[in-house]
Amino acid sequence: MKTVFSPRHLGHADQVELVAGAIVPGFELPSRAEYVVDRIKTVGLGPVLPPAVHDLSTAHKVHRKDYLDFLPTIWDRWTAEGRSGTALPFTWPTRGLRGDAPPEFIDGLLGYYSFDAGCGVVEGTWDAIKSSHDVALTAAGLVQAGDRAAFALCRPPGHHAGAGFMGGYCYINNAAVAAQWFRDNGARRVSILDVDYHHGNGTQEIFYSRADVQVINLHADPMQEYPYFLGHADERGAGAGEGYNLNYPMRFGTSWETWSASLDDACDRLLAYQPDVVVVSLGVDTFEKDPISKFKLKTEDFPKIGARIARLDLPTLFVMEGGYAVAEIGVNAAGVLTGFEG
Ligand code: SP5
Ligand code: ZN
Repeated sequence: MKTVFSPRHLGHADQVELVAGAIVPGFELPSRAEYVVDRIKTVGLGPVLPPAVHDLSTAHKVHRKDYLDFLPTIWDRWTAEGRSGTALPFTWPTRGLRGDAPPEFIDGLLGYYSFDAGCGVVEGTWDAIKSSHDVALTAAGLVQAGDRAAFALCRPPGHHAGAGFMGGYCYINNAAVAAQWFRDNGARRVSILDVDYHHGNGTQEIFYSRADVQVINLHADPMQEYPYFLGHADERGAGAGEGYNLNYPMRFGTSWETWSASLDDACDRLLAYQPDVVVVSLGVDTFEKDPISKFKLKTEDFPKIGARIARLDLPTLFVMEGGYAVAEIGVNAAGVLTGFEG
């Protein structure tokens, strides 16, 4: 399997985030992607290719224009106020407080276009976001051209980004853009299978009313875990999308036995949809030693995830999402991919 990867992710570095009452160094570290690409090379998964530059025309079909126009301007707006460090929001639109008009000032705009203080922006952030988007579309092109599978080693990740908002370390929803690109290039139906520990709230929001992209999420119960507010089992899609959104919330402490039963059920539902291609939002933060997560998957479980997905026997694009036990994420992400290859 080929991997697509760009060193331009390295410019998104030293950002801080707000967690548990403190401003802390971002968990979403540059070393994450470097560990994964190093492990891909160590195990000999296949060639590692650079992305081709793509325009944002497909991204414009899943994101709002005003949001995509805002993202590249954040750092300049921030520094224009004499600031340095990390651009972060601190105030948000709230139920009962209107919230439909984008403010003029950067602090208002950051809140308007986000749902948390997890998406810090530094000087190199936009370039990294764009390279991550290009990685996803380049890898999608490999699958479209006939490769059985490809790995988009995206950083920053994407699945928390919605049509008009960032959050959870995600800015452009790489998996959603790839799914849209498959639709625009001959796929009648696309399934997104999101195995990241956290609910892919952005992906769900983007496709919630659509029948042409099935969205399946396996994740920590939003009653207990971030991103809260979305990801309950009764969210099944709306309008034309009714029945095409599936959530498998699981409680803190979930281990392979329970998690894999959800995956088996999800795979049955995926096959029943008869997609032409599968996009896997590949987070490995389900790992027992992940520093921000509370599931109990072991390193030996990750190849089994890949093997189960391979049994779908469908063209498959893996898109990197979360995973924070830095040294182990390379082994676990590569484990899924080598397990897929059999
Ligand atoms: C892509 C992805 O996996 N995003 C996850 C964003 C999670 N942000 C919230 C982190 C909350 C961590 N709380 C526990 C801190 C333990 N020290
Ligand atoms: Zn996650």
